[in-house]
Amino acid sequence: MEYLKTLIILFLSLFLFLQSNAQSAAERTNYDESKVPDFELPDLLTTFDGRKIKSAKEWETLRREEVLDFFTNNMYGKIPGELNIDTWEIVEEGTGAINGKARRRQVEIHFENNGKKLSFNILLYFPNNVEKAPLFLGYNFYGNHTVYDDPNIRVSDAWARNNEAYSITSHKMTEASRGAQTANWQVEKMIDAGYGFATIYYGEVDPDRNDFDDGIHPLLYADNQNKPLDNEWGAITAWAWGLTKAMDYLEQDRGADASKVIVFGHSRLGKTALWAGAMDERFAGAISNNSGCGGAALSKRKFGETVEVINTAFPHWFCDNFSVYNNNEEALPVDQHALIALMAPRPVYIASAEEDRWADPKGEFLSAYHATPVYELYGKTGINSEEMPGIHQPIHNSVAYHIRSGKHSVTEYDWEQYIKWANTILGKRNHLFSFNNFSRSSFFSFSKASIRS
Ligand code: GTR
Repeated sequence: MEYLKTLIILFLSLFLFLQSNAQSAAERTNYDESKVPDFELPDLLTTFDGRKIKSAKEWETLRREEVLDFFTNNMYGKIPGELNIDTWEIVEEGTGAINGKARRRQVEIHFENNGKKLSFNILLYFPNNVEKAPLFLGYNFYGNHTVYDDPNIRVSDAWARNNEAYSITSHKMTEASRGAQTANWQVEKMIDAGYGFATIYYGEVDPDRNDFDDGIHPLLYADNQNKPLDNEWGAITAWAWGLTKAMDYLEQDRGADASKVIVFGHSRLGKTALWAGAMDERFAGAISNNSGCGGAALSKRKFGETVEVINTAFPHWFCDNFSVYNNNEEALPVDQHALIALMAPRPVYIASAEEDRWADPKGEFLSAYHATPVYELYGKTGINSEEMPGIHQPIHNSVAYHIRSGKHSVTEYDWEQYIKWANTILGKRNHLFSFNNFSRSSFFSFSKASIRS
């Protein structure tokens, strides 16, 4: 009896200790610039074993791979195998979308392995006046039907986190939230500027919860495996994988110019966009909107959200190996500037919001600044000054940055900047008005049935 009592007391104390520790990590959040620790940022142009990188070629042959490898095995986790699209089918399409300016297409992409199946839906809009459109590809948080008020967009029946603002109860998305994120997506502005738009509900690829029995993970388990190994994919890599599969599809869609796909993401999906861009060099550019810790922000500053806090609150986002750096950011042999540099020489845009201190705007800016030396190896212009630009003073180079007023969100201002920047990096809208021998019938003749790939 005494023994049992002691055991219970021990167990309770351990529980309380862990509780208070977790709380104090979040409570210890530093928002004071003067309390940012001194830290040394790993030099992007020196290999882990001390060799100096002097050219783009040396970056590619000696350095890029080891940096990518570090992020793969110690932070986001690796994709444990190859899985190609099994079939895809166009499940709906129409013209006259977006006030008559665009064509809409909804495509279901199917995967099958290990006797298990997964499907996700891509919603696409293509501007009528462009034959092969460059496009923005990005995940949405609450279903494809939220991005624009279009009654034809299918409502996903995948699991969603309950959210009153989107009328999601019992983890089901409904009609009530159709068009609810129109302001965050600005699809009409994209179409007006000659861009296509592709979006996927991220929960169809992997539900955002600490559970590895669902989503894409089980399709690539080895026999008797039921969770990823310590260096295998967390949810961010799973989502990034989905973007690379969307790219596989886009390469086959005649409406898309697959050489001009800019991958976009906000917040956790901004982390995902950067990681997808790093892993898959087919993406022509990447945009990280307010991506914060584990995205664009430097971890070693420990400002706002920290590695320990993010790994505690979202244990499924990163691979298990990443917890080695909980409250131990000093030990990281890379920081997030290295993630941004993995995009080089392809253009990358980092954006912050003034009130989004949790995401550490300054840390996001400094990452962009410190990624610049790698861009310079390619003769590209990055961020030239360590001084942060003022609010609403965007820098639109191969490495781009802006900070706007307001909160953690994606706004019309953000999209106006992304479109302007895309116009410069993708060649000054020269894709526009190249529309001549394209006809409705060629659009429909393409969209027959599913293919096997
Ligand atoms: C927060 C998280 C951030 C950010 C954000 C989001 O709760 O701490 O890292 O990703 O969620 O995705 O909205």
